[in-house]
Amino acid sequence: MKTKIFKPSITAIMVAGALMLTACNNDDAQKPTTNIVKKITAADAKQFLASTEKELVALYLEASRAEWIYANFITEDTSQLSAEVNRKMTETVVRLANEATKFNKITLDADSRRKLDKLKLALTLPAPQDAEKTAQLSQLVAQLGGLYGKGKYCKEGAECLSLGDMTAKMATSRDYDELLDLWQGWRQVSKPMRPLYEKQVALTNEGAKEFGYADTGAMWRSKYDMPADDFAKELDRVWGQVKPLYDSLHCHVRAKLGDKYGEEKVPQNQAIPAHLLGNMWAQSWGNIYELVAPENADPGYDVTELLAKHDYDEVQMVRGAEKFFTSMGFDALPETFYERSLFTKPKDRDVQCHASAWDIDSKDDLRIKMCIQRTGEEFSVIHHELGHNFYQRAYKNQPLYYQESANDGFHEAIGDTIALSVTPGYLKEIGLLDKVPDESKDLGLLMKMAMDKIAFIPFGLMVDQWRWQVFSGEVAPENYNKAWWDLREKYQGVRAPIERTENDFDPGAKYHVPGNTPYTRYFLAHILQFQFHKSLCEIAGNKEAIHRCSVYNSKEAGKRLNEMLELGSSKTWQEALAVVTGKPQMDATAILEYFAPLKKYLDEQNKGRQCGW
Ligand code: X8Z
Ligand code: ZN
Repeated sequence: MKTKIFKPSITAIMVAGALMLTACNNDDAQKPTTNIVKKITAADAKQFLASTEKELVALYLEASRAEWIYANFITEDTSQLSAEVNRKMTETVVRLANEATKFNKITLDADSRRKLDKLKLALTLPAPQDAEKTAQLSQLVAQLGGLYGKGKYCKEGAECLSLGDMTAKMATSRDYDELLDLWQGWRQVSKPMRPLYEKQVALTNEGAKEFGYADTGAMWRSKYDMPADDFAKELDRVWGQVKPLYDSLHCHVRAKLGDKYGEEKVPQNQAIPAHLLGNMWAQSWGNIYELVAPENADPGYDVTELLAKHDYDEVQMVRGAEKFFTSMGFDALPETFYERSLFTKPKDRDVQCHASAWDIDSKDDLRIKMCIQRTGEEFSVIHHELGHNFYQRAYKNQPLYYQESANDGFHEAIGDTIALSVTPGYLKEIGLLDKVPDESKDLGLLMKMAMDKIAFIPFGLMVDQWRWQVFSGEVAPENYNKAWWDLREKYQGVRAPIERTENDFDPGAKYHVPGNTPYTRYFLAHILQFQFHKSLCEIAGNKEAIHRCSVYNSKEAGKRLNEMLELGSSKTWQEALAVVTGKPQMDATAILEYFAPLKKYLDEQNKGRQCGW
């Protein structure tokens, strides 16, 4: 998502400072920058927070507008305007966060302390206290974003392909060589990013060190209401819960790809070639569902086809997703949402097509920006984006410091939670599907869902494992690409289909790397959304299997969800989680329960196969 500074978001604005919370105080590391003459009191801290909030609110509004325009019209001029506002924001937050260190040693009420902590952690890319370096960093941020947004694959004698064109082809093509061509073609775009990225890492690390963190990755891990090292361990624990299910899915999918493309091309004891999974990054695999569909259990419908059959255009897709939220008792989106959002790819200019949700003014000026394709996959992404917008509106009355989700994974999880309720029963209710397939087809539905969601989980983890290693220096610039593929293999069991070298910069071909959006949030979201779904289904009084449950029309579920959303980040994420689920712990057992019938099927299918890579 994309928002102003105190909210998690994906672009430079957020880069300037997604304000998030930590319980971790690096008090000693921060040097007061002012000469203390009179004794500083708790009242001074309150006063400081109030005036800081005012200053930032004004700046955020200016930054949001500039960033919106840059993302919607990528030109040299808008890039400069974006860099300038990013510079101003970064400089301001660094100055204020440093000023705030004068309150490190005094006793404060919990609320003021929490706000000060959030201020300290607000920047995604902290800059050193040096005007020249801050300006350089902001230029790099704008340049990297622009390179991605303008990226195209141009082959001699053919029309250039946009990422959207390539995404559509990779979803449907089953031609090994064509897929390979697209896969390598898009990765030409990121080669020139490498030197910029390297410089950016050095500059922001310098800023993180001045803030008292070992490096920028350590700062990112400090935003989760627990010690940074504990958070990293928590990720490993939860991944350990899901890994057996992922391994079973991987084994089955590799076997089916072996049947399709031949075992010379898909050797059955190695990682899967990354271009065969229906997605440019092999991050979710739902587009090749038909290659793995269980016999006799295919539900016999496909949302892309249903949308086409009912002639849904992009706006109707958005209105349909909005209706889900209003059915739960949320207010409709303002008309300005429809007037100001971008729903289709303009033909005549470069835009940042990667979907994002915006909250321009912390009030009602909500928007999305998305080059919508008329597919079931994109219908889910629309729900995802609207989840951001409904969250943003729910916490708009919080102080600026808390106008953010409980942690960034929560922001990413809300729309996905709702999309889990897009079941056959729901599709029938809204008139898209004529007949709900009987339970014998559930296995097919679960397989499709697992191809989207379970396949994603190790990808959601590895992106920041790479960045953390890069920020910490464990991976040096001369090993950027190798380290990326080592992690792709380790976590996902996928591999580059052709030789890669350090002339390539494959991480840069994924939006969030040049866009500087932390990625662990999506890992968290994939775990949390199943926890939320399960609890909301219970609240809604669902009696069916959890994968058949839809909370459509449930005002009770909507009310409870809203209670969590409107907290913003005023409470710890553990407390917010307990509002919906009753428990303060992240836990993957809801996923395992959801997919239990599929796991059984996969393990039967995998008998006699050699799994692993
Ligand atoms: O970037 C997104 C959203 C915007 S916050 C469309 N997602 C990740 C991705 O596309 O890589 C959603 C799932 C993962
Ligand atoms: Zn998102």
